[in-house]
Amino acid sequence: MAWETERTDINVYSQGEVDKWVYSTCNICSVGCGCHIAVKDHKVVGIKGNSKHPINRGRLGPKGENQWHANNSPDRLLTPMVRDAFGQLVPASWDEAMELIVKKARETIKDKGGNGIAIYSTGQGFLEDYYTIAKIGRAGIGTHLLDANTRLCTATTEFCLLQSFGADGVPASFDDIDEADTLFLFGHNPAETGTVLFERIMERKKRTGKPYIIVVDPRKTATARMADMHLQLYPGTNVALLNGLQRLIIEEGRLDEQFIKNNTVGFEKMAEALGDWDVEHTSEVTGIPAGLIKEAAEILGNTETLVTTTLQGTYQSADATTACVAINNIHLIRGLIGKPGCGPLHMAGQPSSSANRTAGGVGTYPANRNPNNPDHIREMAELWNVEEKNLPVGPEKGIEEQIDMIENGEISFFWNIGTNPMVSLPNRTRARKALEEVFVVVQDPFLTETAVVADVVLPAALWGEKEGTMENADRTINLLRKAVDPPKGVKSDFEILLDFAKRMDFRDKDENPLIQYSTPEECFEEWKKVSKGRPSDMTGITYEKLEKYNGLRWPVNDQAPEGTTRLYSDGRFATETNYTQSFMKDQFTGRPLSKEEFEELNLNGRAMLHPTRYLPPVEQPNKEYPLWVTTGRLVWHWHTRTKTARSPYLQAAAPNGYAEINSADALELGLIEGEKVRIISARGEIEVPVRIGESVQKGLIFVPFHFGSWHKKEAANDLTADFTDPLSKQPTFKQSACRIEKLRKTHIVGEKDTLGTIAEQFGTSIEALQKVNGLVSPYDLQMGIKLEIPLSVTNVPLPEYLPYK
Ligand SMILES: Nc1nc2c(c(=O)[nH]1)N[C@H]1C(S)=C(S)[C@@H](COP(=O)(O)OP(=O)(O)OC[C@H]3O[C@@H](n4cnc5c(=O)[nH]c(N)nc54)[C@H](O)[C@@H]3O)O[C@H]1N2
Ligand SMILES: Nc1nc2c(c(=O)[nH]1)N[C@H]1C(S)=C(S)[C@@H](COP(=O)(O)OP(=O)(O)OC[C@H]3O[C@@H](n4cnc5c(=O)[nH]c(N)nc54)[C@H](O)[C@@H]3O)O[C@H]1N2
Ligand code: SF4
Ligand SMILES: [Mo]
Repeated sequence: MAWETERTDINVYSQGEVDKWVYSTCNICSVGCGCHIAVKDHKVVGIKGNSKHPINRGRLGPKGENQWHANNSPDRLLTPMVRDAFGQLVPASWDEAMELIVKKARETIKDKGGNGIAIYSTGQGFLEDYYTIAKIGRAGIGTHLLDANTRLCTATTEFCLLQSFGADGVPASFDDIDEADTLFLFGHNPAETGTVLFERIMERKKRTGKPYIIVVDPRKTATARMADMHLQLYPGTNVALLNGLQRLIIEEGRLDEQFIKNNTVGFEKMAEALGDWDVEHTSEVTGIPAGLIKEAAEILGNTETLVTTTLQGTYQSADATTACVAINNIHLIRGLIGKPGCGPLHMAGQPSSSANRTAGGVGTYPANRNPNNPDHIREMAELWNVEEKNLPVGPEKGIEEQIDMIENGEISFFWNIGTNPMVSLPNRTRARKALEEVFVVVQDPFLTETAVVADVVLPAALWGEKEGTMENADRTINLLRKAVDPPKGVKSDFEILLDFAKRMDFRDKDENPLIQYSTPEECFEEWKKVSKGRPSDMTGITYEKLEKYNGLRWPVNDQAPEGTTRLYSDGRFATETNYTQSFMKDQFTGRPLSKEEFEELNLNGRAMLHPTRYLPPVEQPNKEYPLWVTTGRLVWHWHTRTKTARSPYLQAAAPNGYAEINSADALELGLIEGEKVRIISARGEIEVPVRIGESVQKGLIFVPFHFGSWHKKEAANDLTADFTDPLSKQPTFKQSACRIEKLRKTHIVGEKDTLGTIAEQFGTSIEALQKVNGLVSPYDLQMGIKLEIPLSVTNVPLPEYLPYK
């Protein structure tokens, strides 16, 4: 069923008359909502949803509608800065800053070769930026150390797709969710993290009762509360649950024998490996009642259409890629892929993290090329007109490996673009120590927490001030037009990269400049040639067409001029030796397979069913640290809050860090609502107020990771462990161990410790208590037990005592 209702009356946030509305796309999350930017007197003054855009039909969520406040923030960086002899960051001209960068880059290349330089970019830039990073990085600098915050975010999407299907690119799309009978949300909380997509789902559900929603999450999230079934497993037991489900489905479900036989390889071995996972064992390991597991298997084993989404509860877990591969297995053995309403939809998080994977700015080679296939590298060399031998194909290194390399003195130049790693990396204190030792460039519109390690800061233009394209979570390429010029003194990432290439004098084989395009659109035209014939073929796209169609899903070419709703509808997968993006990795160890090993699998267009082994998280609660701590998101904030904390409404809704704890644990520890506690892990400690309730299970606490100021002790990543998944190299932010220490000296213990009685004891009011602890009402109003889908905060009155009025 199509998502039909258009809304033109909502989400218009601009006061008074405007000069123009400019075509764009929301630059917050991976849903990719179409929007128009309001411009008055050459300034961004508001936003409205694009009612014609098939993804959002005019809707915007709380962050989308408030993102423009950051553009006008008085603390925008307006000039480059360099660190002086006294260790202070001081203003500098663009020439001074860029010449220093070029000098350091040249020195590093001379000393260590190209691999002395790492570029660590983002999932929030444009495809044109990523393609340029790929080209400058590989063919200019000669480094294979290209990575991005996408490693923390969607690396697992890529690797599980390579393992099962041979190429990146999610098989299903949002349109399939509209048609699915069953929706399996695995470690994904879209009510808070993809609000417009969630509204789209719930609107259909309200009208038709479909889809049946199963949520897998150790917390009773806003999404779980709206679901038909909640599988509240113990942290880190995703693969255990999926093994139990796979086994039950094989035993009792309706397998698609024809599909298994003709379109897949590996069924016997995969099924054999599930031997131990009977329902009792699964129940014991996961903590989910056996009856509920059976019921879930029954539904998954019999539904005629199924979409499964995965996100950080799966990716940032101990065995991320294995869990996602198990989900691919379920879709394959039931033949629920490549058909309307069917397929795995491994999500992305950031608005264009997928584009970085596609364009090759992040370890991958452009357009899903296989770095271990010499033909693919030769093709790249021809397309770029450079010597094949000069293109580095070394093993891709994730950011955590790069931190190791920095500690070992292998990297001495670290270029940080559009990400704030000093808040977002696990075990951030260790990362800070490493980065303090090398030359760091930070390219950002604001002076962030990462500036503490910067040697040069470059002021970057924001959304609305530049043109380009993004790729959302379902392969949709969206266009963003430039609405206004950046503030004086500020340049776009694209301009900065081109300036660097020019100053470095990068040349091709014929001594012509390596980069010959000068606008994002010209860059996109070159990129199209690179994408030709590959899975992410975009030869049929133009900027004009993107605006006309409101986004197009790749591949878009002569065969599919209006894009491709779902992949693999012919049952052929990307596993031909000369076409595949990867020769795959060993599913247990992550060791890359050789071409010969890959060919022995004899896939030739068939998908791979891998055995999925459960391994518990490396770090688990123990005597010293008896509680699990998990970290994640709140609906009101975007990551490290550089944008959302600059919106008065969002900041008012969630001004401070805190920890959620189960009421039974709170009772045991003698904690009262809102009291500040110390939370300690093997990495560090924080001091935050607690919120007591039933949304987390006993034995687990939840800390939002948005709050990371160096001056306040509330950063989740002072606690997190920096272990990674062996295949995707994504860190396990979701499972660490901790303990809680009380800071309060007086004790009031007992069931009567409700907010009311505490207020009474302290001779104050509930409101005053909330005020003190920053537990502000809009969240409670809208995300409380009587949950409605989170709509807009902009119309919620600001609390009286906040300074924003
Ligand atoms: N409001 C808001 N929205 C966002 C973002 C944001 O910062 N703020 N960021 C965007 C980005 S980049 C991303 S990547 C996405 C992330 O979107 P989500 O993945 O939906 O969000 P998270 O809160 O990181 O984690 C999802 C859930 O994983 C659960 N979880 C923890 N451990 C486990 C486990 O062992 N198993 C399972 N099954 N679940 C577990 C957590 O309880 C949590 O509810 O959100 C995007 N959207
Ligand atoms: N504990 C814990 N840690 C996590 C996670 C978790 O769930 N738990 N989630 C992880 C995930 S999934 C993600 S995606 C990361 C996100 O982590 P980060 O990427 O570090 O977070 P952001 O705040 O999005 O950082 C983006 C930066 O880019 C800047 N910026 C905005 N627009 C532009 C632009 O146009 N150009 C440039 N050059 N800069 C711009 C912003 O000001 C900001 O400083 O965090 C990861 N870290
Ligand atoms: S759902 Fe995501 S893309 Fe859509 S408005 Fe919200 S933040 Fe923007
Ligand atoms: Mo992310």
